[in-house]
Amino acid sequence: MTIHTHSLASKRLVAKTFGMIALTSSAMMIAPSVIAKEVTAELKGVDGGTLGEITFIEVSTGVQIKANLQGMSSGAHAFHIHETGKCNAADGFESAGGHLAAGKEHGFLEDKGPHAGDMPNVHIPESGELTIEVLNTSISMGSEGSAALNDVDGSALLLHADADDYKSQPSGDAAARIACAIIAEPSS
Ligand SMILES: [Cu+2]
Ligand SMILES: [Zn+2]
Repeated sequence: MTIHTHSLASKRLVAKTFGMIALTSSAMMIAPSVIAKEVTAELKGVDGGTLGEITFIEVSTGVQIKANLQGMSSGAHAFHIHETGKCNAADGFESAGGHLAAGKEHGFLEDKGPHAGDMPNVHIPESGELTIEVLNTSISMGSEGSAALNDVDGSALLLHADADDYKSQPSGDAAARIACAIIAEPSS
């Protein structure tokens, strides 16, 4: 009797889920999809293991980023938003593209900078764990404009093996890409 009830309930759940998918896809044909104002993304290393969780929240002045990092190598690491929402470990996260530039040059020390996706280095202690909050006032969770995280090619957050020197072009001489989190997948 209990099993029968469960089975009925799960059938209803499946039907409801399919209904929601159908509704979403028909809605997308007539209007842009709804953009999430808060996203939590898993941060992954090149070996596929998790290196923490990063939450992006739209606020009135930009995007608040809360990062819970773990299992990281100690030291200073560049911390950027890149222009494409792909984290392909096989290509060393190169598929994430360059920095979200919004028409600027790289770095806080560059007269024509910084890129919208440039942020201060993250200094990981010996424990490999760190929780930080960053406010990036140059970006938005929107889908329109050059600094929008949910534009057609999406966006990703990356950490590098070395620190960003805040001036070398095009990406601060920060060496290999060691961790990647997809903020928004490409929409096409
Ligand atoms: Cu980067
Ligand atoms: Zn940059």
